[in-house]
Amino acid sequence: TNQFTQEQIKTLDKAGVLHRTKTVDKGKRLRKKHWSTSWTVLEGGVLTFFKDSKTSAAGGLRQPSKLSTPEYTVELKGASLSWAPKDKSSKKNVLELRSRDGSEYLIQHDSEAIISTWHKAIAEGIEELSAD
Ligand code: I3S
Repeated sequence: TNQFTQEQIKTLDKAGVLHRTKTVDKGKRLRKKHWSTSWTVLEGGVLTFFKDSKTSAAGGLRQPSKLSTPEYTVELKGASLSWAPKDKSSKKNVLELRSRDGSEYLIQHDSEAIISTWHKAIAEGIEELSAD
């Protein structure tokens, strides 16, 4: 079958520091962008943005909840990802993630190599979760 096990999904795990901002909350466009630099973890089909970027890479991947408070968690099932159009931000290397519940996030890193690995990991996560 095409069913992915939890172990297979876990191979997509990724964590690092990204710049992000939420632009739409469940269909409602937010008036102002607030970019934050935050520790970000992709695990088990969920992308979690933590409140700050201080959590260490060593502990953060496995036990993030013990070390920092999640600010946003985005279920990748039913989400979509694209490169943000230029009118969404003047920054370079910006991804736009839309969740199934109608929220939108911009995700950015100055390094094209780094943002590309996030693009690939998130896109693969979305693809695998929608295969069921
Ligand atoms: O869509 P906007 O209004 O151009 O987004 C910018 C604002 O969020 C701005 O905050 P202030 O209005 O407090 O200056 C941010 O500093 C900018 O980074 C936002 O624009 P970019 O193009 O960087 O997403």
